[in-house]
Amino acid sequence: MGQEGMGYSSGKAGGGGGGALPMTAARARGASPLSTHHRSRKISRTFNNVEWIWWMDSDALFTDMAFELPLSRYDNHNLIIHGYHDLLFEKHSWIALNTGSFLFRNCQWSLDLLAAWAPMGPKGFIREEAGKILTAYLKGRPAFEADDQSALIYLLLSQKEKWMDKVYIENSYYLHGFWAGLVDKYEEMMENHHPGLGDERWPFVTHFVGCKPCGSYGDYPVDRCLKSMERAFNFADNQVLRLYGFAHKGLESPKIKRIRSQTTKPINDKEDLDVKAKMSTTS
Ligand SMILES: [Mn+2]
Repeated sequence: MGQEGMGYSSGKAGGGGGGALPMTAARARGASPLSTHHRSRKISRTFNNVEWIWWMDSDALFTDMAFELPLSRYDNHNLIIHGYHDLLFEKHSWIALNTGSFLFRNCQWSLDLLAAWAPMGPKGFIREEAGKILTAYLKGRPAFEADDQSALIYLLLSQKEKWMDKVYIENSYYLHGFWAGLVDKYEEMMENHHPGLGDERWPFVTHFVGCKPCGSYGDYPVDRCLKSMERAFNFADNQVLRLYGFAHKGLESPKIKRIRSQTTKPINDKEDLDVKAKMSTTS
């Protein structure tokens, strides 16, 4: 399975620090979390009144517009990441955690973690050699240069006592949801469930791991990736369009249709709408 930015972009990708959307600027370059290590430091200083910083890969989409993060659950933790304890500590699997979408608290602990996470990053000899160590150490990992996900898993396994008490491994909802098992079930979800659930019934995030439609490599055919991305986008878009009385004609269509009659009091109607209500699949 390929990962976003198999490797770290050179952290020299340029300024933009202090902008209103620093994470977006990083994403636009297809960066990995670690390439933004220095930027994260800057973000942390610039936004010192912000409690959480959220990394979101450019190949991940929010697909549940009504889901609310259970932040109070994380009062005693600083890194919130999707994954599985047994895959991590028993299997040492390289997919035990997913670094495509994670939250870290804006505090010194997180800066220390990023600093400890970064050393395998430099492109060339270090990243190549680090990749060999990661492949030897982690179950299921193909041979390739060091990537941020493997590096984090390795760090948490090798320095468990130092970090794990502040790491929350979340899997009660899809902070990261692997697309291949989700995109073909959207109609079924609309039939049986409703937004706001965030889990396999209505995934919070659909993440296109292994799709590299703009690059020279990828684990899946480009057509399948693009079609699936369009389905994910429209599935999410329907939840927004509904507020305005519209819906896509189908999940694979950019065309939209009206689903409510025109009204002379749209604002009142909007306030009456429940974002967690079931979506109609027939209208
Ligand atoms: Mn990704």
